[in-house]
Amino acid sequence: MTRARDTIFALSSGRPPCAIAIIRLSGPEALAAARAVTGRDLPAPRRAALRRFRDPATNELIDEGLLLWFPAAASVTCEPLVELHCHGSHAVVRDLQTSLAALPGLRAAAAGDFTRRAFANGRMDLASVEGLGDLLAAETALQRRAALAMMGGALSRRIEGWTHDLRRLAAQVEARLDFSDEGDVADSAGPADLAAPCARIAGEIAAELAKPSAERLKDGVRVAIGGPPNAGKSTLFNALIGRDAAIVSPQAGTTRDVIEASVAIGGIPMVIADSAGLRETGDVIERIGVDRAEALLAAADIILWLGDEAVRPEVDGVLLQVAAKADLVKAASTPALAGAHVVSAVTGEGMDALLIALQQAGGDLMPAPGDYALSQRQRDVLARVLVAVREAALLTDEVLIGECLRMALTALDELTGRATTEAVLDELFAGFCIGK
Ligand SMILES: Nc1nc2c(ncn2[C@@H]2O[C@H](COP(=O)(O)OP(=O)(O)OP(=O)(O)O)[C@@H](O)[C@H]2O)c(=O)[nH]1
Ligand SMILES: [Mg+2]
Repeated sequence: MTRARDTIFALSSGRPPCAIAIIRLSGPEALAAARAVTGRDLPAPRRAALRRFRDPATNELIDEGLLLWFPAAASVTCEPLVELHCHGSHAVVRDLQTSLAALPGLRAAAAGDFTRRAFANGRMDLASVEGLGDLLAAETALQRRAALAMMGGALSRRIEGWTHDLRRLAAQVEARLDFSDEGDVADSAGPADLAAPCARIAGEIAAELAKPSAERLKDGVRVAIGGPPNAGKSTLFNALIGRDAAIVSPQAGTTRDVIEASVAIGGIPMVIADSAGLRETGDVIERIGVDRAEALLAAADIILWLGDEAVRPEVDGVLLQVAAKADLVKAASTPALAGAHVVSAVTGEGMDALLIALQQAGGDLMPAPGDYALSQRQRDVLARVLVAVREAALLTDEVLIGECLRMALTALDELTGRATTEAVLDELFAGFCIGK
């Protein structure tokens, strides 16, 4: 990569004005640049020292602050890396960066440039890079924990394990093919002994794909409130989100549009949606609303069903049966509603228990403590690995088995970044901030 030849610099701390700003430099000229702006020798590596920062062209004092540097062997980019800790004013940060830009071999970093060098130089694999990206974007404690697991290499270690096993199987297939070429076929060990390990690996990958996705973790669990008109859906919706967002009226067919609100219930991010009550209707606009409600229920992770148990929609999501308007209807006395969450959004009866049930159902869709969540890209690639490994487990022709194993290994390399196209890398790193 020719871009790695030059020395990059960027503001790596928050946007000025702020108390302290950190400008990082990485590359072959980083140490020379640090000497140029301080006019002095560098302190010992990894030791902070107080220095005056000057414009090397004019010798004008810009600021004073701390200088810290890391030798290539101990830096995150695997290049000499310098940190200038200065005062976080617009003027200091701008003038220091202008002075650096004028030095030979230096240029302002693009988004993700530092991390890209860490990746290109083998300090981080792609799964860890993606974990780092998630950590920088994390807004909730759940997101932070999952990102740390990914960044710490939990997924990378799983991939290494599968890669190791599949390589061994591929080598066995190769060896046997070579052997049979010599016409001395000892068929004691046929593909049957490959099928079991392939099936085991396929099982592990399928379990991985069944885990909660990063999208759920980022965007929230999708909760849809469904039922017939006038069931009290909008009233429950307003109570759950804590404000009167949806219109409530005694008239059946009040809600037409889908109304969504993001809330955290027990620390779990959720997007709660209200929609039209399900019924046959001649009203054109209400019909559109019912279609939207049906689509919403079909896509939901959790459904709060306020209708009759007998007419529950056939959907993939978890369904929590709710007996609403408990203050009006003594639902508990109705045998059909035994086991339902008996609630009144008006009096608050049963709401705490419903929130706990929601929290539990939502928690099941979040990564377990210490576990990561796979992004769409990672799931797509892993799905290809699964197809290839399953195929290998079923085939009998060793040439074809070898081909499937190679395909699986290439796909695994896309996850670690050993074999990833520049376009994919460009897209991933562009999502980072400048200075990271
Ligand atoms: N007493 C009492 N009234 C309720 C309760 N929930 C809803 N209602 C009333 O029932 C009527 C219908 O409530 P909505 O929340 O608009 O019902 P909906 O299911 O959204 O109805 P559509 O939007 O028409 O499908 C309103 O008059 C509400 O005030 C409740 O828990 N107790
Ligand atoms: Mg409504």
